[in-house]
Amino acid sequence: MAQPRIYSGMQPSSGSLHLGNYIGALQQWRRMQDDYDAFFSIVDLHAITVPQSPEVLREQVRTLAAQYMAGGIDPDRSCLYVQSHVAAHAQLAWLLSTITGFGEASRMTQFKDKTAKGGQEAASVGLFTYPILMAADILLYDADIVPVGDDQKQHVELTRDLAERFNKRFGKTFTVPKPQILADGARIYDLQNPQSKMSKSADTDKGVVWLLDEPTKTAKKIRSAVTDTDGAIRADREAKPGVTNLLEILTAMTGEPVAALEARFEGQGYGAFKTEVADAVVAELAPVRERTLELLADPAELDRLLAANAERAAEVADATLARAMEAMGLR
Ligand code: ATP
Ligand code: LTN
Repeated sequence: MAQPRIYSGMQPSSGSLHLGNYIGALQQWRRMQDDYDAFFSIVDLHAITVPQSPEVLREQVRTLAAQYMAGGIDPDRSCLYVQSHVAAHAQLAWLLSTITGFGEASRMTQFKDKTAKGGQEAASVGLFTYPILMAADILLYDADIVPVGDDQKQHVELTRDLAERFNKRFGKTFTVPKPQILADGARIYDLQNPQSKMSKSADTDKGVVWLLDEPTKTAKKIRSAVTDTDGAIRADREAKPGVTNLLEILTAMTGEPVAALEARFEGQGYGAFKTEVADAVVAELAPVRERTLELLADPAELDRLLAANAERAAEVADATLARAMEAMGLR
């Protein structure tokens, strides 16, 4: 029997992934590629919904591809490609935009969050229709499952609604996908401000662990993480967000459950605990960083791999687009 299909993507909107992206996305993807037929994209069309410098964007696409591979995505097994290399994404997004309600799109919380600072006047229409392009990504590949962090769940719900609506109106065309969210460590928080999620777009990066940071810098950021004065190493998201975040990070790195960590660290101070977290993160990330740098040293080979995978992706995507156009009376 054919394996179920998964689809996910990340934006090439920074020079490096951070620990939240690694735990909330990349680690999960790597584990899933054995059991699923996997498509992983670099969503550059999503990245340009906010201003990007063309030269920087081009570099960041390669850097992200290298990080996917260094993090364990095998480009021979999983289809790792760049969204803009496959024209069908933008085409299906247009078709889907015509069946999306304006009010429905207005309820997407990511748009509200991203425009909270600069205001809606400064935002592009592309930022507003971002979730429709994401729906096109997923539906083009008939994905069964979409592994994402919980911040993306609402977009996958919209994708399901659009697929069901399209199928009802125009006949069965799309597979209705399900989101898959990691329970523990689904959200990693900023080390300096453990109330907010670790993010590329934080005001300062003191609390953000970048995959491509030097190991000494990573260790220092973790040892300087904000905790509390209560002194106990136990998980409590409300009362002890800093310690809870570090516990979840350690669990994600070593697989040791939070309850076991709480028992093992009973009576110990934060110093020893933070050192262990720092060592575990460095042990995991240092080889990923090294491998990324090696891959980036041969950009022609990276480009070749991405081009070959875009061809594989386009075969699937073009067939789905043709089906959707046909169903809508466009061909
Ligand atoms: P920004 O914070 O600027 O919106 P981002 O850091 O969330 O960007 P994305 O490219 O939007 O990065 O996200 C890539 C993937 O990483 C998504 O699946 C998202 O859910 C996941 N992710 C992002 N931040 C975290 C986090 N702090 N903890 C867990 N997963 C995360
Ligand atoms: N919006 C997502 C990135 C993304 C995605 C997708 C994830 C674009 N298309 C399709 C899963 C499936 C984000 O910002 N993390």
